Amino acid sequence: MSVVQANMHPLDNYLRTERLPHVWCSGCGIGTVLGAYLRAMKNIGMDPEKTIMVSGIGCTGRAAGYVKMDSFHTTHGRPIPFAVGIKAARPDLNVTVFSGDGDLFAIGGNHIIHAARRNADITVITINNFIYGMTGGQLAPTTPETGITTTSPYGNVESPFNLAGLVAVSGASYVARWTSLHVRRLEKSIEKALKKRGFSFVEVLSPCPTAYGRRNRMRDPVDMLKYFQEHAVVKHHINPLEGVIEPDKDFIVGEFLDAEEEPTFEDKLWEMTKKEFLYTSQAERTAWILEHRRHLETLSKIISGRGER
Ligand SMILES: Cc1ncc(C[n+]2csc(CCOP(=O)(O)OP(=O)(O)O)c2C)c(N)n1
Ligand code: SF4
Ligand SMILES: [Mg+2]
Repeated sequence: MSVVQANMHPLDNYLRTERLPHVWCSGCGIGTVLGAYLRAMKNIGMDPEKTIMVSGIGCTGRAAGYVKMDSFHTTHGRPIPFAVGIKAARPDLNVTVFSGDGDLFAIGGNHIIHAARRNADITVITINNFIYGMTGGQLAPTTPETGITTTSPYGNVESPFNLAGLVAVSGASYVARWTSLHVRRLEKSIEKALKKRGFSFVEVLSPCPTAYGRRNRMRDPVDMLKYFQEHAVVKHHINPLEGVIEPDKDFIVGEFLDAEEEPTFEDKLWEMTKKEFLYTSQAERTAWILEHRRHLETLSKIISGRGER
């Protein structure tokens, strides 16, 4: 007979439970997406000791503080270059960026299109809650036209970005969009994204009842889930540019792109620099970097007078 430990949650080994309760509002979708991400990791046997989560600033960015792995809560708009740098130096690690739509597509917009263009081997999960949640609900590049925000009190007059479409045409290897209601499909899609070599991107439409929903006739968190249920149409491998989201209209979710494997940014860096490393393997190169990092750390301690001489 199997014994179930009732005082243990299946994801306890992936969470810093001592940090709970979390900061997110009730009805927020971020926790649902984080749960799907951690279950995907667990399902494919991804080792938390070999996985890094990088986030920027925002409600979504707080996720990095709750996961039991090396995680970095970087500056607003900069998680992508931070993650690309980690992966370039340590190609043996799995690197995920988990951050918000404002962080990744407003202030960080250039970084994400260029990381996709370079086919950097990282996985990016974006919570698209149509708003800057953490700072109280300002207009984001994802706010639907006519959407009411604190900085568009009469309604948004701008066309939002189609995030999945933008990343797909920029050169990514894997692109999908789901909502926080499509929990199982989202989980499976994140599994694929994590396994994919090259730039993989999963956009998740997610309710922010506090900063977006209550100003846009979706005061109750369930209202936005109903909107997702009524308007999300599952279609795979579409022309990514068809993925626009317009108020009160149906929108497409699904796997937009699952491209043939191509050399990654890190593969090309390795090809270019391997002569410098005497044609050793990537693993040996990583060992070389770690070894030299230790020397550099010692040197910096000596220079700053903090270390042994
Ligand atoms: C350089 C810089 N600019 C602006 C801010 C203020 N700021 C913090 S979070 C945020 C937006 C958050 O929106 P999003 O990335 O969509 O995350 P959410 O809170 O919606 O999950 C802004 C503008 C900041 N912290 N740093
Ligand atoms: S403000 Fe919005 S995004 Fe932030 S925790 Fe609350 S519901 Fe979630
Ligand atoms: Mg947001």
